[in-house]
This record gives sequence, C-alpha cells and structure tokens, in this order.
Amino acid sequence: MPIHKSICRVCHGGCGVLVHVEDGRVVRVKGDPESPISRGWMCVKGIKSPDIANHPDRLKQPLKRAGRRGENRWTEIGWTEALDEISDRIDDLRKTHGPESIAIGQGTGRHHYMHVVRFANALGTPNWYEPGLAQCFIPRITVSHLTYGGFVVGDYYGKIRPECIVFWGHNPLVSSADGELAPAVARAMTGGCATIAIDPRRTQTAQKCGTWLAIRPATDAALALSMINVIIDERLFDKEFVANHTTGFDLLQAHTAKHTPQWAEKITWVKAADIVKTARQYALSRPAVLDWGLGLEQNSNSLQTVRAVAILRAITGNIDCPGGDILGMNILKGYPILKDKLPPESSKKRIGGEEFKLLSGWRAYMPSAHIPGLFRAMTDGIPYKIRSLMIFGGNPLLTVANPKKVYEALNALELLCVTDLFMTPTARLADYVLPAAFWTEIDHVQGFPLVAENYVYAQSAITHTGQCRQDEWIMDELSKRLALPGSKMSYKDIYAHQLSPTGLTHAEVAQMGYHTPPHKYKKYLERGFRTPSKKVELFSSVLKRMGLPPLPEYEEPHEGPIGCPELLAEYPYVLITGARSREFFHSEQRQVASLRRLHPHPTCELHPVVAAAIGVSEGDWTIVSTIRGQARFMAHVTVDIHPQVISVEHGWWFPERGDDSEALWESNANILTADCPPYDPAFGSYRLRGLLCNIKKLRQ
Ligand SMILES: Nc1nc2c(c(=O)[nH]1)N[C@H]1C(S)=C(S)[C@@H](COP(=O)(O)OP(=O)(O)OC[C@H]3O[C@@H](n4cnc5c(=O)[nH]c(N)nc54)[C@H](O)[C@@H]3O)O[C@H]1N2
Ligand SMILES: Nc1nc2c(c(=O)[nH]1)N[C@H]1C(S)=C(S)[C@@H](COP(=O)(O)OP(=O)(O)OC[C@H]3O[C@@H](n4cnc5c(=O)[nH]c(N)nc54)[C@H](O)[C@@H]3O)O[C@H]1N2
Ligand code: SF4
Ligand SMILES: [Mo]
Repeated sequence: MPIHKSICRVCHGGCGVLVHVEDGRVVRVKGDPESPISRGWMCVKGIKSPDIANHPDRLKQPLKRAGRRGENRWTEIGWTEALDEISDRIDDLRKTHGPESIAIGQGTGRHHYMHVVRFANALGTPNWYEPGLAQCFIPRITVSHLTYGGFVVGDYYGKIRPECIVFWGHNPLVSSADGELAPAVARAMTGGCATIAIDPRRTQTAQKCGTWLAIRPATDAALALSMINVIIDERLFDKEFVANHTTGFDLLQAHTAKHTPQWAEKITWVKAADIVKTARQYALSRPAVLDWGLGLEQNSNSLQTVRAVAILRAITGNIDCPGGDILGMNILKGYPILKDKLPPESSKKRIGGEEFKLLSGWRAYMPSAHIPGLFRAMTDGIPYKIRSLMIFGGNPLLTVANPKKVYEALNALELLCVTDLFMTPTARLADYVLPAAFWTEIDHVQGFPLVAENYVYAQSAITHTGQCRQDEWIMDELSKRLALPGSKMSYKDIYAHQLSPTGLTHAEVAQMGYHTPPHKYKKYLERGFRTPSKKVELFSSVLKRMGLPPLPEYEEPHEGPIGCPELLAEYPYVLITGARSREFFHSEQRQVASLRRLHPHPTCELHPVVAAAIGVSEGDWTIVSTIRGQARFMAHVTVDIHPQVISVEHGWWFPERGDDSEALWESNANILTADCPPYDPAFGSYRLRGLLCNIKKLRQ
C-alpha cells in the first residue's frame, strides 16, 4: 500500500503525517515520527481525516440551483458549463454595476487564502473578506508590525527553552492555532518552566499551568496596563533593551502611573496581589514567551488591548531572543497578490475603508472589507449594493455575528456561488455549489507558523474524489475566462515563485516534508526594527499620525456589568463564545460520525454556583439569551470557569436534520453575539465575547 509523507490541514495545520492510500483513496493517516515539529503526534480530527475525505455526503460534482433559493433542489452540471455560466454572470455584473458589486468570501487560514486576495485584486473588487481578520489575528499581526516591525511567535522550537510562558486568551493545547502546534507548546511547558494562563476559563492549557488568572472578559487592556505599571514601578524592565531599542518609554511610564494593580482589580476581577505576582514572575524569568490568542480580539477595544499586551514583551526585552517571542524568518517570497491591479478608485470604494483604517483602509496590513457593512450593503444598498458573493470555503451563517441578517443578505443576492467540501447551510442558499478538494487532494506550499514563516512545507495531491478541484484551480479557470490580469500564471507557477529564495522546488520540499533554514535571532542588531524609528515603538508614531491613541488605553466594555447596569437584572452573566474543542474546526465535521460520537451536543459551561441558582445539573439543556436572541446548549457544570461567566460553543448545526430549517438557528451562538456598533475604531472588530447574558433551564 503506497504511503506518502504530507502535512495535515484539517485545522490551520502543520502536523507531519503519513498518508496510506488504496485505490486512490486515503484509508489511514498516521503521525509522522520524523516530523521535527509534531514528532508523530496528531489530534483526533486529523486522525479521522479519512472519515472526512471519504464521507458519503462529500460534494463531488458542480451543482446548479434547480428550485427556489434554499429549497435544496439541484441539477448536476459539468465544470465547463459551471465555469462558463458563472464567469458570464460575473462579467455582466462587473460591466453593469462595477466590480465592487461582487464580493469574495473565504474561510479561515485555508491553503487558498492569498489566492483569494489575488483573484479579488485581478477582478478589480476591493470587497473580499475572511470571517476572522478583525475578530481574529489581524489585530495581533498589525500591532506586531506597528510595535516591532514584524510578526512574533513563541520560540518553541529552539535550543534555549523559555523559562516562563504566559498564555493570554489562548488555548493552544486544543487550538494549535495558526500553525502553533499543541505538541510543541506542550514540550515547552515541561521541565520547570513557569506557566500562567489568563483566561475566564481554566482551559486544558490553563489546567497544566502553575497560575490561572480568571479575568473578566474584555478587560485585558486594564490587566496589561497594570502589569506594565508594576514592571516599571519596581524597575523590573530590561534596562539595556529599553534604553537602546525602544522609543517612548518615559511617555509610557507617565501614562501608566495611574494604572495601579488596585485600579485594575476593580475592573478585571483579578486580585491586585495576583497582578503584582504575575508581573514579577513574567518580568524576572528570562527568556519568556507571552503567547496571545483570540481572547484579546473579539471585542470593541481590540487595537488597544493587543497593543497593551504587546508592550509587555518589549519592556522585558523578550523580542527576537532565543526562548522568547521571535520575529518571523518569512522565508517565502511574497505571494503575488496583484495589488497594483486594483485601481485606486476601486480601492477607495472598499466597504469599511473610510472608517476602519487598519482593517479596510490604506494603512491596513492586508486591506479587506468590514463584514457587518458588507452584509448590510447586500440588503440596504449603502453605500452601494453588493449583488454577488463567491465564497471559497466559509460558512458565514454559523461563523459571523447576527446570522439572521446574513441569511437575509444572502437571499438578497443576484448571484451566490459557494465552493465547499459539504452542502452547508450557506451552500444551500447558493445558485452554484462547487465541490472543493480536501487536503490530501491538493498541491500546496505553506510557510508556518502562519505569517511568521519560520518553516515551509509542501503538499501534493495524492488522492482524488469525484470532480472535486482545489480552490486555486477554480479561481484560475474563472480568471482565464474573464481574461483577468495575471491569468497566465497558474497557482502551480506561484509555488515556484514563492520557493525561489530557498532554491528548492515544490516536489523537493514535498519529499523532504519541511524545509527549515537555521533560525536567526536578534535580527534587529543588523538592521534595526522595521518601524519608522527603527526601534520598538512603545509610543506608536503611526497611530499618532492616524489620530489614534499612541499609548494603549483601557475602555470599559459597552455591554458589561459596569457599562450597562440597567441590563443586569435580566442579563446577570458575562458571555463568551467560541471555545474550541479538539473534535471540530468551527462549523465543520458535525456530519462525521466518528467525531460527533465524541462530542454529540452543543455545550455551554457554567459554574456550580450558577447551576444551583437556576436548578441545572450536568447534561441538562439550557437556554442562553442576550438582548439579541437565544440559543440552546447542554450544560457542562464546572468549577473551571469564573462564576459570573457563561461560555458557549459556536459553529453548531445539525446536518442529520436535513431540511429542518430550525436546525440552523437552534444552537447558533452567533444569534447571541453583536454585529452592531460599537466597533473597534481601527479594526472594526465586532463583539463575540464579553456581552451580557442570562441562562435558564430549558423546560421541555
Ligand atoms: N461566536 C463565535 N463566532 C466565531 C468565532 C468565535 O470564537 N465565536 N470565531 C471566529 C473565527 S476566529 C473564525 S476564523 C471564523 C471561521 O469561520 P469559517 O472559516 O467560516 O469557519 P468554518 O466553519 O471552518 O467554515 C469553513 C467552510 O469551509 C469548508 N472547507 C474546508 N476546507 C475547505 C477547502 O479546502 N476549500 C473549500 N472551498 N472549502 C473548505 C468547510 O466544509 C466549511 O464549510 O469563525 C468566527 N466565528
Ligand atoms: N479544534 C479547533 N482548533 C481551532 C479552531 C477550531 O474551531 N477548532 N479554530 C481555529 C481558529 S480560526 C482560531 S482563531 C484559533 C483560536 O485559538 P485560540 O487563540 O487558542 O483561541 P480560543 O480557544 O478561541 O480562545 C482562547 C481562550 O480565550 C478565552 N477568552 C475568551 N474571552 C476572553 C477575554 O476576554 N480575555 C481573555 N484573557 N481570555 C478570553 C477563552 O476562554 C479561550 O479559552 O483556533 C484555531 N484552532
Ligand atoms: S492539530 Fe491540526 S494539523 Fe495537527 S492533526 Fe490536528 S487537525 Fe491536523
Ligand atoms: Mo480564527
């Protein structure tokens, strides 16, 4: 039986694997013990890859809507017919209403991520989006660039190990987020390393930590500011690094003088003594990693929160040193996204561009459209009507806030095309559904951890399913038909372009598994930091020029116990959503029996004190509500959550319930979340965490 080396991509990916193939099908996937990163480890959903790849419900043929929108009646068509018809309609729309009337959507961190940006630029539309971005990762990437001139990741792979790791709103032992793989993090946590988790939940990562700070959701900026205050006040900062490599320290010192641990205790629910202890432990352990996650971003103060946390690394001198937070090697040549093909007048029309300069404006790291504005433009036509949406692997009816609005918006479109592995609730509303290739069925080159690119790996198509095609091929075929710029360069040509600095070919990297040049530390000693001042900008000159606070500030969450006391009688708890579980990636895998058996129901976590107050026991069904709506979840009663916080999972639908229209709404966490202002002023982040809620027993 042929066995191929590859890399799993059920999540953002990176585990080295051995794929066993029989009759062109993947029959078994095992961890590759030779992988320097995962060393034979895999999570459960990666191991079950064959059950996803060979699932009877996989889409295998392009489909064209035969009934009313959403009726789920389809005609099977060939690729040529599908691509000809779609490109004709796109051509018509761009000529009649302008290319900006065509939006392009995608899912999180997929192989075709940058190809979508390229396709949108070539088509001349500024309106592409990814469902994370403002809510996920773009604040961390952008703030890293503003502050240190590049993206940093924890040095989990080097010879020198961190002496302390802080996990801040991050659960990598479950999420392996953005290519930061659980086994590497787990290895770094052993051997006397001090570990601290800052999280309203004692997650699987927090359970392995020496310290757990159960913070009030969306108040992290206050905690970070008070830790800066302690570190400066007690002179625990790295004097040499601060003096030689940073700007604005004196201004920071004056600015944070008022942010005492006592001030922060009242805001964050974390005791002042614990703040002092944590600040000392982090500052005195060198080197240390401060590993941040999504918990910092899904609120309306994401820029300032992420900035405050970023500054902690800098004043302790933990930037780009062995065992600290290291700047990426960026070993691949930049993806040719055809930025210059998007005319400036189109770029100006990007939805959100005027308002959210760091998400959609010219200052953005990778400008994309603001999601709530985009879906509103589909129904309201303000500032102009979005008439068509092409989604390459995304399920916004489950993953975007206010799914009822998304539903209305998708129904208002003239043309909706969805490319996916399965018939999702979003795909059901489409005019055309195109069958996507699974990770064992694609050719690909990827640098990782994502954005940092300290390693590179390649994948080859080793199996095939029906008529499934990889997303890049579909975009290339449409580009050719529309005679778009760049259409002569195929996605395979791009791999050679990306790999050119390594001197290796796609086939060579695929055979090797990974390519890893030796890591260079302290790159700033040669060329400074890539910021305007060539130093770490504690005081951000760019933010100042943009009219945004150049030093981090705390803002009370709009809909919290302090911000909205009038809501407390009816909504006494603070809601967080989207806790990751190993079995599922967002809204995926609910149809995979081997995984669903391990996690059959949508769950919420609540403290025993709350459970007793509302008469709920483990396994009871509950109704969780906010001012926006309600959804049902099965209770998991646990002391591993702050007593005033309720956590619900996201992404739940029930493929087994077929045409039952309620299945989409019943346990949809995003019915509870907020797509309305206030947004983060720079990123437009909307609120998925830190909202007021209530929970009651479901009386059946
Ligand atoms: N309430 C709440 N909502 C959240 C979050 C939260 O924490 N709380 N998290 C947010 C975050 S951080 C993110 S990134 C988003 C994620 O949002 P999405 O990316 O929309 O999430 P998925 O459910 O993974 O949807 C991906 C779809 O792509 C399909 N797919 C998988 N692989 C491929 C492929 O190679 N090609 C194609 N064409 N399709 C493929 C899958 O079958 C699935 O239907 O969700 C966000 N939504
Ligand atoms: N198995 C699996 N893995 C995944 C995903 C998945 O769906 N399933 N999704 C992928 C994606 S797109 C992403 S973005 C990553 C996310 O991965 P991580 O960055 O690890 O984020 P989460 O697990 O969403 O949240 C981290 C923690 O933040 C806590 N939290 C919530 N609100 C706050 C807050 O206000 N402050 C603080 N300090 N903590 C808070 C939550 O309790 C949670 O434990 O995971 C990726 N990996
Ligand atoms: S962590 Fe991600 S890459 Fe690794 S086995 Fe699991 S799904 Fe695959
Ligand atoms: Mo994400």
